[in-house]
Amino acid sequence: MGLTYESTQKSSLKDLFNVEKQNEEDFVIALAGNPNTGKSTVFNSLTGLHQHTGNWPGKTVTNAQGFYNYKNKGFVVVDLPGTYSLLASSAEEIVARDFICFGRPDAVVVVLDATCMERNLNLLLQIQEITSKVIVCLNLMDEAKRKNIKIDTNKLSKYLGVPVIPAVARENKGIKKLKDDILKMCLNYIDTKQIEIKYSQDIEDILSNIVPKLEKIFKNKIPSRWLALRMLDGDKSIIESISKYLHYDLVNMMEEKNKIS
Ligand SMILES: Nc1nc2c(ncn2[C@@H]2O[C@H](COP(=O)(O)OP(=O)(O)O)[C@@H](O)[C@H]2O)c(=O)[nH]1
Ligand SMILES: [Mg+2]
Repeated sequence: MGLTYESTQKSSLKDLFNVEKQNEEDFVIALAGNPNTGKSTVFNSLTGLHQHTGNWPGKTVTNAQGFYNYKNKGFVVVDLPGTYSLLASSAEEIVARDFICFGRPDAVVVVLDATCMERNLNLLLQIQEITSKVIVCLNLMDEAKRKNIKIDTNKLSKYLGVPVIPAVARENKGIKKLKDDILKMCLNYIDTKQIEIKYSQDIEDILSNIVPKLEKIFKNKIPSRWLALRMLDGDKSIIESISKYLHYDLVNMMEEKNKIS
């Protein structure tokens, strides 16, 4: 068995994700979003010239990471591949999902295109099913204004349970507020809520059977309800990732549990 993530987060991040902290106490920020939402523009705005690109380990998917200091804290920013979903049907989606799930970022900034919220909210809700450490960067607000689209960001923030920061990344607008909220989230000063989407009764019945079993196995290493939903989806890639990152043979373990109960 390899080094555990808990004991040496710095070397695990490097080995498993090719993500490099400069100091052990640096915070890790993931940037997620649909393609063309201005994610790389936000990334550039946050990190300036302090960036480098490589590949995700074992994949031909580009891994861009950058660094910035803010109020005496260091932040490593990981620009995840642009995806419409995290349902893991492509290498990009697996990379994005695995980093959010197993890379344990201190905050996930989800960049949304303010001109097509409906399409963008899909990914946001999927991320919120995994983690509550989410900040929404509502980008392209200039385009939204031009198209006469009005968004009540306070109401949206209340509804989603996470901060929503309007931005025009191309003009650096909203970036300071984003840095402030990232810092606050990393220091646990922001109370956010995890989204729990209610499914139909037959699915909820199965979940109420599986979720407690998963909770016993994984404790807080992975959100049990979300994992149970992926298992119901027949998503084999999450089973592989659990073996790779957490060293559990989930299929065998569930079979053993079923024998006992
Ligand atoms: N009008 C406007 N354009 C933007 C803004 N942010 C980014 N862009 C432009 O949108 C395009 C896509 O941006 P990019 O950062 O590459 O998107 P990504 O695919 O999400 O990484 C580029 O032409 C950017 O210059 C913004 O706030 N307003
Ligand atoms: Mg990009």
